[in-house]
Amino acid sequence: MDRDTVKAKIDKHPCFCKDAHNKFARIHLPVAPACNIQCNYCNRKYDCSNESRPGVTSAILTPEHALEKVIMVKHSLKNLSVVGIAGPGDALANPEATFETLRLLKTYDRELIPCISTNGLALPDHLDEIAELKIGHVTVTMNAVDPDIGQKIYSWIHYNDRTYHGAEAARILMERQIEGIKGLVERGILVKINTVLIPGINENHVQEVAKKIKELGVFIHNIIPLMSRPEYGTKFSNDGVPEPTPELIGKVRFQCAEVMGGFDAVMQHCRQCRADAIGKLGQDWDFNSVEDEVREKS
Ligand code: CLF
Ligand code: SF4
Repeated sequence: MDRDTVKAKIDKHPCFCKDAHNKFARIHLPVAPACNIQCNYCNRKYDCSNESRPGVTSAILTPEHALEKVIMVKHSLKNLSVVGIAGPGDALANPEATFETLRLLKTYDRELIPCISTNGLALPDHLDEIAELKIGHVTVTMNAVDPDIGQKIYSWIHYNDRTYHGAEAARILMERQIEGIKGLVERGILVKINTVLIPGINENHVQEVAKKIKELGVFIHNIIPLMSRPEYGTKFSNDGVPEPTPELIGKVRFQCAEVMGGFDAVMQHCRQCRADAIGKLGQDWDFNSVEDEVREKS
């Protein structure tokens, strides 16, 4: 993809383009409650920490209600440019709801940029549908490229009507992620990889993930610090796995920038959004205020 094509694809996307993040807003539609894997940093009672801050629940929307929400928000938020599906489970573990929502969105507005985030397990099964719906930005959370490390991060995966554990689960997930990422890149879709930085587990391995994704043609790498507080009730927080220090985060981002070809290819402005976030990154916008406004006018 040449530079002008890439620029045109990212210049209104607040996550894929640093310069866009304080100009444009995104809305996340929480239409995807189920998940097909169990990450040890996630507590299913809460939002997906894939792209969300754990500890805050979201109401699940139907595709129709999700579209209504976009229409209401668009009236007040003129700089809205991206509509993302990032949970609270996994976008592609709920393919009917995810794709129906994005199909409805297309009937309403062809300018809004659709975006999805996934753990990648189901990705190879949906590549053509993603391309047909012109979803040009996909995020895959990939925490390891070695099943021995992956098995410390995932408790289980559910795949082809079977539940897998241990290194076998991590290997299947990794292989599906790689197959899915290749398929996206072949279809001209920009791929972002999120890697959760987990002290003592993958802190010396994230650069290996960067090497693999660079080879696959991934656009940008986003290193997300593990969120691990006792109140989250995740396996890692229960086991006392600490959050990374700023020094460790900086060191790992530097290592990844060396591999990825510079700091432009390593995201620095991620805000670990909730699955129902609205607004510019880091300036979350209160949807209730719009509902109140509408109620007052009616
Ligand atoms: Fe949402 Fe994710 Fe799309 Fe952005 S978030 S689905 S790529 S529109 Fe952005 Fe939020 Fe970080 Fe995600 S700041 S958590 S990277
Ligand atoms: Fe939780 Fe997301 Fe991992 Fe699923 S993919 S277990 S919802 S963090």
